[in-house]
Amino acid sequence: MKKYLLLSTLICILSGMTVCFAQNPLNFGSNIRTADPSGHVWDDGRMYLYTSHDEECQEDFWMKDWHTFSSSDLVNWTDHGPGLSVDDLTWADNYAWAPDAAYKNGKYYLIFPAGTGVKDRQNPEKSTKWMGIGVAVSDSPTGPFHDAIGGPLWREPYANDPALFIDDDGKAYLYFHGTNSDYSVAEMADDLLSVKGDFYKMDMGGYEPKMEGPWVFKRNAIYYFTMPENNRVLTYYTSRSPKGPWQYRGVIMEEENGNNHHSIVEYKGQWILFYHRWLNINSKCEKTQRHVTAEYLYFNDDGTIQPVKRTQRGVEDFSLKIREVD
Ligand code: FUB
Repeated sequence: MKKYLLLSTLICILSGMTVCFAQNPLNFGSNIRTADPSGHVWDDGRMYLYTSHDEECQEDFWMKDWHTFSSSDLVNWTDHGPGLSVDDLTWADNYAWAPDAAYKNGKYYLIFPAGTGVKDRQNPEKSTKWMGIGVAVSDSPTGPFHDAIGGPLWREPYANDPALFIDDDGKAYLYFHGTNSDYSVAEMADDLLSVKGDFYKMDMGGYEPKMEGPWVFKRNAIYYFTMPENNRVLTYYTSRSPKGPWQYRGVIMEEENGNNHHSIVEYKGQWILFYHRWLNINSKCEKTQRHVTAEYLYFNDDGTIQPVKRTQRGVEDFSLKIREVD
């Protein structure tokens, strides 16, 4: 990593470029370890990232709170601190995993997975780990968020990695990852505090690999369902409806060295892929740690997504790019 940084700085200086500092991972102003970025743009025009937060040298994804960051140029970020912690919950004490967020009816929502118990990797039958999805509400995009239900949305099936998509007609759809429940969707009640009806198992066109961390967005009347396939390779499907049927479209980003939770969002006319990488930065840990990063994402004329490569520069020239578009 250090070698890369030195090299890219040297290349920058020699080539006389004005923007010379690699922006991946994103600079959140501290040594904080973040993962699972969920990007949203609210009415104030800033980009908000809702992330999970790894403890230093964490062993088995024991995670305690969720952070919010915001920026108007994707280079200078403000850490608004933890908007919610498992200490604020009565029904979970761990596994503050990949969150999502929404704005509806004048309120900001944090949709979060959390749980309790322990996963026994040697003797899975002895595992007591359980996870569900909660909803917290705030008047501010940065929290503090307050548990709005006092429990999970449901107890069965086991569920995590929620992704909430609100369509142009105001209908909200919840996608998630869980045991025997992948590729399901649930329509949410208007206040986002409960699920309307049953889960609907979507038609994925016959291809349903192992996955986690789904994400759904819409562009030019095409719905995109993106996910880390086998938890590592970012791939996607498209559809004309948020409930499918979906058509598999292939790889967005190849595997690196660990899970790769992501989100895709348009900001000031540019499409951005937020994701995390496992890197060794200022770390005394044996293993690499997770850091949130960003890349530009481009579409072909037919709506398919061009493959994205991980870069050091990321979106460092975002301000220049949007000026060119203006
Ligand atoms: O951060 C904990 C878990 O790791 C997330 O929920 C998954 O998507 C994976 O990134």
